[in-house]
Amino acid sequence: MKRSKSNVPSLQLVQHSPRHRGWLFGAVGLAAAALSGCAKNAPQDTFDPAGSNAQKIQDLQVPVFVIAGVIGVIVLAAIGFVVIRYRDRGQEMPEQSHGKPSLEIALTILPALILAGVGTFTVKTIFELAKTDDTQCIINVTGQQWWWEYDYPAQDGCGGIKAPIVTSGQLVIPTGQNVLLRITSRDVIHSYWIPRLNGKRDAVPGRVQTLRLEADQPGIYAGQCTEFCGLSHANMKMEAVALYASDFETWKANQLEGYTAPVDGSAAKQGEAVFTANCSYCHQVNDLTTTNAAGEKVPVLANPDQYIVSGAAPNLSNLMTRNTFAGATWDLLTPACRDKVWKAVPEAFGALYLQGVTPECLNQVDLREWLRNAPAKKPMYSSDAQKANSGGKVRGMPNLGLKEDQIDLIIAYLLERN
Ligand code: HEC
Ligand SMILES: [Cu+2]
Repeated sequence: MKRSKSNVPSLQLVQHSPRHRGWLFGAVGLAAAALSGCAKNAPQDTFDPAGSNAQKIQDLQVPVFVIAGVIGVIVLAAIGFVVIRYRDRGQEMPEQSHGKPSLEIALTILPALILAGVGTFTVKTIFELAKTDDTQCIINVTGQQWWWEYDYPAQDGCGGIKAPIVTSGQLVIPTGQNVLLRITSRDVIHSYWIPRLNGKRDAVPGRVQTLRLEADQPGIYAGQCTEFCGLSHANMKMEAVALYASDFETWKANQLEGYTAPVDGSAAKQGEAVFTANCSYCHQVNDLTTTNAAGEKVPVLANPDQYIVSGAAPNLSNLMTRNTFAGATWDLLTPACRDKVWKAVPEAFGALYLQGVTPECLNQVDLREWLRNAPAKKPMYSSDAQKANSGGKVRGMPNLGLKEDQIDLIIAYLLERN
């Protein structure tokens, strides 16, 4: 191969041209920005594990990321070198060779070994994450457009649960315990993901899939549905709330406390009547009663399956014990009160969370907007045609056309659901 000195490509050109140097600085700057983004304490950071399951994933993904990164850099550098060094400058064709067995065998065996190594540790981690025989607490998780329901079956686990607990949006778990989620869906496929506690698990109608969670420290761990599930997919979030065992006992006791009817003559009492008339056919409030035509006290039972496409609506018995609503998308707490809870140190967190939503802390703005016209806040139909095709049922919460004074009364009533 003939080559004159003048057309020998030079990598020096890359280093010395100011234009290229600009590119280099740009790339380094971008990489630094990306890395500093990682260092920030983002609530859904997969690289910031907060429990043993997430830690197992971390222990796998970091070495794999490094190995893949090093190989990636080597391959890209080799490609870059060859592209520049041997670019077409009108030179003669180099001598053609046909295969080099030793190199081919080496380049087959080396990646195979790397993949076998990565594969072994991946399979080992998958098996460890699938373990269920050390379960200490079982919680059923059901996805539907566009919120998550949690029900805690009566069990010896979770420190003992005497009667079922049903809640939504925020999953409350005891710290340090191996919690087993049994995940399913009432409509389309959703996916449950709390990045700081474990990987994802699809919620598939007609199937129950399990996912283990364990949180080392008290606090709130954010997540979101990660399987596109329709119009308000982006408004389908969830939070796992971890409490010390003693605080978890208090939480359970709060959830199972009997119904306290509002005081006669209060705004909340009038709100109870508005609620019974307008909301209770979809939303259950445990032990709520009403008086029938014959003057007997009868339980008020919700029948969401008759009115809603997914067949379910959140249980509102203890709405004000959670911090968020409508798929954990809006806060029930004002920004100042929310900040206090989210930023609390682990030792102080439980007491603050267990306060629930006090009247001073209630985020009236979003809750009122929701009650005024829920579909305006959280889109539920992609078109009028879809709305007409829902078989006489509604998707999500409908616009109930409430008047402002009715909303005032309902809020007074809901504030006592704690
Ligand atoms: C036709 C059924 C239906 C009726 C009637 C209804 N809702 Fe809803 N509501 C829903 C559904 C479904 C959701 C869940 C929507 C979502 O999160 O996307 C919901 C969500 C809510 C939430 C958020 C709860 C949570 O834990 O996230 C509140 C609060 C609420 N409704 C209050 C009311 C009140 C108060 C009334 C009566 C004025 C009412 N709803 C009437 C179906 C209904
Ligand atoms: Cu979803």
